[in-house]
Amino acid sequence: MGKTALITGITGQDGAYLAQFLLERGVQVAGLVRRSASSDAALARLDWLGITQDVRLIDGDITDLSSCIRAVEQARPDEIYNLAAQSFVGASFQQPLLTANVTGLGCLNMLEATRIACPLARFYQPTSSEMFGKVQAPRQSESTPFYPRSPYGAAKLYAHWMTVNYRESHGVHASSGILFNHESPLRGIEFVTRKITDAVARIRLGKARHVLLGNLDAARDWGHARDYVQAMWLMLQQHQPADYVIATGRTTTIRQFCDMAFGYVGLDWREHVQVDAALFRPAEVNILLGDAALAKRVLGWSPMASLEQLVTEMVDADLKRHGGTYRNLAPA
Ligand code: NDP
Ligand code: GDR
Repeated sequence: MGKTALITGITGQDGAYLAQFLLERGVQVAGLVRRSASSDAALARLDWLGITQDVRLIDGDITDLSSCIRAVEQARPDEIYNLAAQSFVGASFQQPLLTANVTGLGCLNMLEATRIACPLARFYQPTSSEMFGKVQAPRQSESTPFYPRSPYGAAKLYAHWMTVNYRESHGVHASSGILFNHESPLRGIEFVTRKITDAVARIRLGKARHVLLGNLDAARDWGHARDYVQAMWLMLQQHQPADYVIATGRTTTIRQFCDMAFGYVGLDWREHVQVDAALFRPAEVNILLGDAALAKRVLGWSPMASLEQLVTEMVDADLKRHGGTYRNLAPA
């Protein structure tokens, strides 16, 4: 009998790539999907990867414990990936209670559902470099103290410690992946990388002239989501559960990302980017730079895609979405 995995958040960026990764390895995939009046649109990422028909979708919401228990009972999974979250840091300042409920307590609901309905299942909880916030060390590893700077970061910190607690108190094979930013053509349009690559495509194709951004000086350690879902899976293949930082070890400012993305299609970002003070956050995470040495040593994990490859893949995908390709165009 092959393995079965349950993914909450299967309609999101990571959920879609993880489902594809697991299907390619012969794992049966079930996904928790919340009800929506636009449920066809919610499946867009699975459609993009051509795997919608290959996964079993189970209705439910991670803020609802009975949904979580029912999903675990129905799927009888060997592995549970709890990817569902209100994942946008910016929105967490406007919706702190909702973020606490979904991103923090949602993790507890899934841990309880696991403990009650399927205690031998292995459990992966994505936490976040946002927990480092106001960074306490120049490179952040598993031993760096946390200092979250947003309601999202604080909710993830709660999820992190509950994951550790269920491992230590209830013997659940539960691991927390402290993942740094990871992007792809399937990234939500509200996140800065995708906002930029979408704007680059529209501007290059003559459909827009400018894009409004916030803090250009913030720096992030950006990897490719396809590499990061492999790290999630590797954590659950280990005999012992543990917590791992997953990062590339390279940090880049938003300004530099703009330079790379606009430069790829022959444009000067300074002519098209306008700064809007309304897009600054009440408290900013200025710089993140991860140290994934433990993941390399224990999991044998290293990122494959470079930032340059990521940027070109994202811009190419957005050009395609907007009905053009760069190579077909005359130089700007
Ligand atoms: P996305 O925002 O793309 O996906 C979030 C998913 O959660 C969607 O499928 C969404 O469903 C689902 N969801 C939201 N609320 C609920 C709910 N109440 N019940 C059930 N499902 C819900 O996130 P990513 O794929 O980028 O990230 C995956 C996880 O990893 C998240 O937990 C995120 O916080 C975390 N993370 C992400 C990083 C990154 O750089 N991408 C870095 C570190 C951590 P719907 O489609 O209906 O909205
Ligand atoms: P982040 O990603 O907050 O790191 O969280 P995001 O892309 O939203 O912001 C990165 C940095 O860019 C600055 N910025 C802008 N951000 C957005 N979204 N829009 C803008 O116009 C803009 N201009 C500048 C931000 O201020 C910030 O400094 C992501 C999410 O995936 C989380 O779920 C995850 O946990 C962390 O990455 C690791």
